[in-house]
Amino acid sequence: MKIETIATNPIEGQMPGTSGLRKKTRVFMEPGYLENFVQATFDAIGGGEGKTLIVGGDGRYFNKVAIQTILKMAAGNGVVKVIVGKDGILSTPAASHLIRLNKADGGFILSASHNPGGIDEDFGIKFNGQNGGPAPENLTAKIFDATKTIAKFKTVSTAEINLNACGSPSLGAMEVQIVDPVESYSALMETLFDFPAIRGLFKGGFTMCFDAMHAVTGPYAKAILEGALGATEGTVANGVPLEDFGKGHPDPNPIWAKTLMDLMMSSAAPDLGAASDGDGDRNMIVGRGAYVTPSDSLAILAANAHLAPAYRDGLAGIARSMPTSAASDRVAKKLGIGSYETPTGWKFFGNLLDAGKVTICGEESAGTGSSHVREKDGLWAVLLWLNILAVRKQSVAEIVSDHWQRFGRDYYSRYDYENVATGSANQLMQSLCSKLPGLAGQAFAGMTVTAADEFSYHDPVDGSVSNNQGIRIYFEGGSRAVFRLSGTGTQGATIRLYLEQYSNTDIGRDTQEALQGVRAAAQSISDMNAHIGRVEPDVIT
Ligand code: G16
Repeated sequence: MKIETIATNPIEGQMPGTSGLRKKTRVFMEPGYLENFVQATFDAIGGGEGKTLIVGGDGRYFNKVAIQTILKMAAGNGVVKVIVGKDGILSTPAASHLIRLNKADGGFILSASHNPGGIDEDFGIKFNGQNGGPAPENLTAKIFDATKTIAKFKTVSTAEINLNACGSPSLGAMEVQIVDPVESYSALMETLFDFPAIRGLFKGGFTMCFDAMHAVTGPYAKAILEGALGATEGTVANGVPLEDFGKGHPDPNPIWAKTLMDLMMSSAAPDLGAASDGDGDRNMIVGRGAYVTPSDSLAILAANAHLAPAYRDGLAGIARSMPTSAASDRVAKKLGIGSYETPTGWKFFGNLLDAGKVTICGEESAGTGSSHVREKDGLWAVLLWLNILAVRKQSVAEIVSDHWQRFGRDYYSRYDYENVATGSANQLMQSLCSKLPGLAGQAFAGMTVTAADEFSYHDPVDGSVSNNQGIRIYFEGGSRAVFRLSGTGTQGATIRLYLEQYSNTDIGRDTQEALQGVRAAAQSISDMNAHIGRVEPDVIT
């Protein structure tokens, strides 16, 4: 089969953000757009010769077309073997697992995560390395540099590979292995959790609703929850992956998983509600009448992980992204283990996990995971909750309330200001930065600032430094406000304001009410109204 070298020109804006490259689907469909990024990645990793790769995606519109392009380009770049999920499907954590299991050199994951899918919505691609985790910053910088100088890409011209059945077709000299996307992931979960105990829980009448949001986790959840664990048929809702996620927004939070939230707050609520996102790495946990914030969920999972077989010997440490609440730090302190604060983005956990410094990681953006893969893992979090519920024989609400009584409560909420003009968003951040040196000691809306800075991360493993990772403002009385620009949006800028207030005495308040003070102070310090013309967020989670 003849390798073709096709001339191309650099395309602007191919900088991978928080989690790979995300753009409108139509942008990805423009001639050369996907090809440039894929070739830039091959160039940045030292070529494809002799390499084995994993390829799969969340099934959104353009997934299958993109996979065919990548397969041909892999063959053109001398890759020896590609393992692909049947129908082009692989959840992000399952892809991470396959990279590790097969000792592959890396993989391309096609997804725009929780962003909507469809020809007029979003598409994305990212490269994960040998450890199964998202490319670290030095590699994404190399990829970006390569996109700026690219002049040609390599491919082969051949008929499309049939992805609808498991098997081993070949593409010229390159071996292609099409695998069941669920099988090895499900086997991994069985090694981590007490499946017999969870089976017993369901057998005893425990009820659950898992909303797969018409995204990638449908087949995984059906096989594991309804299959291996014996949950009643129908436990998995919206379980068929659709190219446009049924026109939904596959982001598992109280806003976008509203139907599930309404069910869980009603008298018909099952014992546990859970949801996962487009590519299966995020999760939402909600008990009967009790929503668990991702920050609390991380802390509770860490405090109870020893109840699951894989974590019986305890945790090495806990890491959380900077905007995530301090709840997990309190658990680490009590357990006498290390706690780490990293920038937003799962890639920053990679070194800590590889070095064995941490076992469990989590983010406020609904991601939790452990050293079993190098991605956050939605179903993993749900299964760990189930394992804990099976052992403790208490309700979600009881477990949460017990946790607050032991550790105190970190009231927490995130405000998103979406589609802000990029210039105005940058101005707000710049003006805040310029105020930072003088803030400590000043009072705003009755709240006195104790410290304020722009977060820089010094990786304790490789010594690398990541600057400009968001602005932290701490106040007297245990509260904190964080400002950060999202790295995953595809339209204008999204400003995120993260609010937090700790109390170990008053744990039964309404969240928004408890955060009123810090909210007013943050909006006043940032002069939000003057910069973006509003203080009311588009989304509150
Ligand atoms: C991605 C990263 C996460 C990160 C999130 C932040 O999530 O993988 O680690 O927390 O982005 O998003 P933003 O920059 O918009 O705040 P995902 O699930 O989109 O891959």
